[in-house]
Amino acid sequence: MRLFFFIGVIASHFIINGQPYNLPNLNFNYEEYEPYIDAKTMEIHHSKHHQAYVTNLNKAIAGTNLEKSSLNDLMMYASFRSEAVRNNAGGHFNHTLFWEILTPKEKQANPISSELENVIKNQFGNIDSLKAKLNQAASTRFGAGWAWLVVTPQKKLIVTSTPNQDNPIMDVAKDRGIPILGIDVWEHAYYLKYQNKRGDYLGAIWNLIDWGVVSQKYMSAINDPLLAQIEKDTWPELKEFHRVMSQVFHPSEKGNLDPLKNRSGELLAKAILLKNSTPPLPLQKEEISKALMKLVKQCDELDKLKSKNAKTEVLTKKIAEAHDTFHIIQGLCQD
Ligand code: MN3
Repeated sequence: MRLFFFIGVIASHFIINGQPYNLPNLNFNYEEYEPYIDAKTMEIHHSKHHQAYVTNLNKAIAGTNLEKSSLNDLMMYASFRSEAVRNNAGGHFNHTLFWEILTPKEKQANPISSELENVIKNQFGNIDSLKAKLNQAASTRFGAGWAWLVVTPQKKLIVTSTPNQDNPIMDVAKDRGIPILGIDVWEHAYYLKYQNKRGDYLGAIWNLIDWGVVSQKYMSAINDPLLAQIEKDTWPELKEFHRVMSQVFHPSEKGNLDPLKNRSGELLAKAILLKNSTPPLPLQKEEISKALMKLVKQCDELDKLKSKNAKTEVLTKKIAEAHDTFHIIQGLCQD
């Protein structure tokens, strides 16, 4: 009995102190990426920079509800996350993808698939013009960031770039979808060998990009349910309403009605903008538009109650109703 208790304590200790994210191993030794990327850069980039994103991500989510979230969920709702979660979840995902698509030429097992090659030809003319577009996106990214080849929810390919450690899965990105090829244009990716010559690094990197791996990523991306999730999530007016709603509702739960009293007009305005906006195609449903009418009505009542100096209990009850309606809408969005 005692032994089982002991084992139980040890097991729960490991779960509590478990580190959900780990640094993935590289597929090759640091020096195998030479001469295109020098061994020292690979070593520092992988064992120091990427490790720091992993360590800081684990630290940022430790003891919070986010420990139960998937990495995709951390990124999808980046606009609602702390800077630490956004930067380090992105840093971990982006570098993991980057290592996967880099292979020394003589070790590249498969050429580009005919599926991916055809899509590239249809959309970009040929692979060289796609490379030129990616290099253009990478060289014009001001400061630190990434250039991406992305599969959109409409299953098209696009080239885009993001700052810092953002990526196209995140709701903060202008162009969204699943990235299948990413080029790190942080100075830490090239400075030791190339110094300020980002263009030379961008010329060399293509010797390491493994189109066989990118092709596999293309196939899994077009079949990934995440694409549909991203499509439904592309409704900025809903995000905007959510932001104001959480900033007034959560303090009201704790008895602080000041944000609600100061911003009931703004909340109503956001509700009206939301009702008048065009939802993403899969969300153009009768139930959702009905729920939006109800939301506007409740926000309007709330604003009027505030103007009449209604009692705390009355205001608390009304904001809770509007908050429930909002969550019903969010629920309908996931169906
Ligand atoms: Mn990097």
